[in-house]
Order: sequence, then structure tokens, then C-alpha cells
Amino acid sequence: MYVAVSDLDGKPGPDVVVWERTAKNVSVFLNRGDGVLLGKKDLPGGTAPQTGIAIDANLDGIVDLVTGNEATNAIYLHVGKGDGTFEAPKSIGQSVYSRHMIGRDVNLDGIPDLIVANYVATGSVSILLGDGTGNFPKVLNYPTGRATTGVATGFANGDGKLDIFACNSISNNLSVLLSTSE
Ligand SMILES: [Ca+2]
Ligand SMILES: [Ca+2]
Ligand SMILES: [Ca+2]
Repeated sequence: MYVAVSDLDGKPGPDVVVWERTAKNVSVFLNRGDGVLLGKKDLPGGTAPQTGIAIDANLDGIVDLVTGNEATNAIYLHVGKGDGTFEAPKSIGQSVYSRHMIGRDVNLDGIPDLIVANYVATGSVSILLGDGTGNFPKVLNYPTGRATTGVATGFANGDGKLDIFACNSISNNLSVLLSTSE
């Protein structure tokens, strides 16, 4: 299960998205404007929607939803329409047992990319490079520690390039992936 907050309908008040792995839904709650969240609308999320983010994946100025499935390894995109509703999900790429996902521009081309923690015994982080149309065709996989559960970014070594941190639940350690982006 995971949660994100973003404005999905262009109306006052941040809206909320919950990825419900067991219920297989991506649930959207729109803010009435005074902090009250209106009744949830469920979007199909795949077999095990464990994690997700609210970003503008196709660069049309409207927030979209990206979902990582743990069981099928599929990454789904719900294209946002701007009024709090979304198009039917489509498969836009694959990770390996997605446990946690964040969106950052890893290769500095102005297009958001996905960074995914893979909860597998060997442990890894997948980077899916966005092409600006909502697809993430190029996947880079990096070994980390065992059973990676979380990812974050920050400046680890002072070279001004965004590095990736990953925490690993079975090996009980932290991995750092130092950026070599030019
Ligand atoms: Ca709103
Ligand atoms: Ca969009
Ligand atoms: Ca990018």
C-alpha cells in the first residue's frame, strides 16, 4: 500500500491517491476544497499495485498516475485528464517486483524518469528512462543489497549530480548508486 498527494482536478486543495495492493485498486480521493476528501473512485491497478507516484509522465501539463505491480512486474500509466479522472491503464514498462517508486529526471534531459526498488532476494534498483510520451522504454538495472524496499535521491559525493540511495531489508544495509550522468 502506498499514498501520494497531488492536485488532480485543478480545484483548490490537494487530492490523494492510494495504491491498494490487496484490493487491486488505485483509489482517488478528490479534495472538496476545505480538506474533506470526497468518496473514493477506484481505478483498476493490475494484480498487485504496491506502489506508485503522481507525476506528469507525458508532459502535457496534467498529472498522471504511475503504478508499480509487485506480482506481474508491470508498470502502468493512468493518463490524467485534468478533472480528477483518468484514462484506462496501459502498460508502459517493466521493473522487477516493484516495492517503492519515485520519479526524478535521472539523465537530465528534462523528462521525468522512474526509480524503482525491487523487492527480490538479490535486490536491485531499476531506472526506467522516460521518452516524454508517457512511455519508459529503456530500463537500467543496478544490483543493490538483498530485498530492496526503498529508494531516495540526494547528493552523496558533492559533484552536483543526483545520486540514488536504496535500503535493503534482508541484508540490512544501504546502497548508494553514484550518478555518472553528463
Ligand atoms: Ca484539487
Ligand atoms: Ca500528463
Ligand atoms: Ca529523464
